[in-house]
Amino acid sequence: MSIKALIFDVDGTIADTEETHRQAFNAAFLEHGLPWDWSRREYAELLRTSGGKERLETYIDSLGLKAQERTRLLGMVQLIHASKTRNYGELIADGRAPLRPGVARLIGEARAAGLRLGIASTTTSANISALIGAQFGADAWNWFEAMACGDVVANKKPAPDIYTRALGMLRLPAADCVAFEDSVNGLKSAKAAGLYTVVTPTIWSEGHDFRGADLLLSSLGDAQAPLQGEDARLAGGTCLTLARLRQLHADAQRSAAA
Ligand code: XBP
Ligand code: MG
Repeated sequence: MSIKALIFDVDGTIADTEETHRQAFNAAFLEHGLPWDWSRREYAELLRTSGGKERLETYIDSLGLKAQERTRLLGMVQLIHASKTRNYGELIADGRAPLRPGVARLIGEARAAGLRLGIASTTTSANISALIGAQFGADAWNWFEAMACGDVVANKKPAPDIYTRALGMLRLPAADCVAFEDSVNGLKSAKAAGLYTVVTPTIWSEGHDFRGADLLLSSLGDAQAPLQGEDARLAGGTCLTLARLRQLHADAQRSAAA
């Protein structure tokens, strides 16, 4: 089965957005008079919970509050998260989260080769629209046939639901698709849905257990950020091309069938 679609995670994969998410959360806390200010170290730990609302709930539960205060704050999560999402959209619009190396190149190769594109993300469609608009331009939204994101599934990553949803929207079997991820939750989700998965970690997911990744690279590589060393050996050069990805995917399919 040759590759028919590429399915991209968003945060951390298409662009390194989590610092912007962190700033958007902290601005929302100020707006709502909450004495919280998530440091980078704290946020990296909180990122082990997928989903901003779920992350807020996990954080509130970690504070050891009296039942009444805990209930009050849990009742504010939707409101806080709506403020955070608005803040994120405003922050991301200024282009502060550039595309990661090789993302635009590989998407361009895939489009030129007639491959289909999908997104499987925990974040909201508003956040994805803001990022794609800022980095690709507004019409790029239409490049992605399957936009599986946010609360369309009850079980977020590491559950497979969001990838299963994207496959259903594309009407393709997992064997015909490749997933791109940055985190252990995303890897687990894509593998549980049966996809060949390329992982390109960020500083936020360094140290995660990426065993099970079909290909682990520092990035997809491009002329400005060429792959080196072991990355270049695995990618077959200074960047992961569609031709090389097709070869690796086919090899993996043959091994799985043997
Ligand atoms: C990463 C996430 C999201 C973002 C914050 O999503 O887990 O929760 O951190 O966005 P991805 P929200 O699957 O794209 O890596 O606050 O909208 O959830
Ligand atoms: Mg991610």
